[in-house]
Amino acid sequence: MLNAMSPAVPALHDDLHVPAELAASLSARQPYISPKFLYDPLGSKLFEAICELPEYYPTRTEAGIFDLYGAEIAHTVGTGSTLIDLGAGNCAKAARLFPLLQPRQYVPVDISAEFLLDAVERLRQRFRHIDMLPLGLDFSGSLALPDDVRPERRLFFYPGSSIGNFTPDEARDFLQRVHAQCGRDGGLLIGIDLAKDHAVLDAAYDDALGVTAAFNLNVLRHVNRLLDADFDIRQWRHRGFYDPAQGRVEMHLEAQSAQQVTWRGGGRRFAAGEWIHTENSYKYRESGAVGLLEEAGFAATRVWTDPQHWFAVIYARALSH
Ligand code: AVJ
Repeated sequence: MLNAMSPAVPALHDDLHVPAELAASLSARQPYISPKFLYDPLGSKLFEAICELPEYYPTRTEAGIFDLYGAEIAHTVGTGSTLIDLGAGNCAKAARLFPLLQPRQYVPVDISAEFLLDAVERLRQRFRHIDMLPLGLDFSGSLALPDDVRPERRLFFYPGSSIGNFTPDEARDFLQRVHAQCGRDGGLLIGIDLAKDHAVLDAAYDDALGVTAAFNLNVLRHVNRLLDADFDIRQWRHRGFYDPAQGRVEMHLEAQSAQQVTWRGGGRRFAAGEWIHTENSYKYRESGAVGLLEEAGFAATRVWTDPQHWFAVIYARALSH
């Protein structure tokens, strides 16, 4: 589902499709909510707070890799690109790379349109010479970009291991769609979280302060607004843990009591202890990540990691030469 819109004025969720999609997933025998609904304006702020937590290593570790290897990465990917930032959020990661990458055009894309526009407004003051084209759209289904996105030298930027929200099969399909948008001279700079000790992962997704719990529970507030639903947030509890067999972190919301929940056009009963699945966050081996990129049509990958080998930043070219 893509929210096509006039490029300068990003829209919010497509009201025609979102309720049906959400109601169907909540009515499923194993109920789930797509993780994209975690990002309403408060959800985006809570995710920013997660990135500050001592337990949440990915943001810090990825930033460390860019600090250490930024010049080398910039030399590899080149300057003057059309920098397309997928899931840009507050745009902080790309902004830190602007001095090194010197993009010709910056195209931040995020489902949280309001949050994105605020961030871009501030960024325009700081980098007046960079042409910025913010797009408030959901790129998880289709990746159709408007015509005013420059076709030359496209550098897709997909940091933070957001790719982990897809299953490996979905990730391959998604990367194929990115590849199709790269043209002959494009490429992808992606951050991918690596498999590691489960205690580190459990703490990262169930932090002591409860910020991740708030982030997860907030999805119910968002659903209440989108669907006119009546989830009582106090009746739900956050669960976040690593499942080594599946190679992924899972987030769920667990019902603390039996309850009836209603929404526009429907509703259901939840038993005490029943779970709503809200997110997967797949963790890869370095070889698996490179393999996935190659299966999607990318080649000539270069990999940078931190000393602990917790996170990988990978550059992949659209065409092999
Ligand atoms: C934004 C999808 C990369 O999976 O680590 C953080 C989201 N969920 N804490 C991740 C998230 C819980 C994050 N991504």
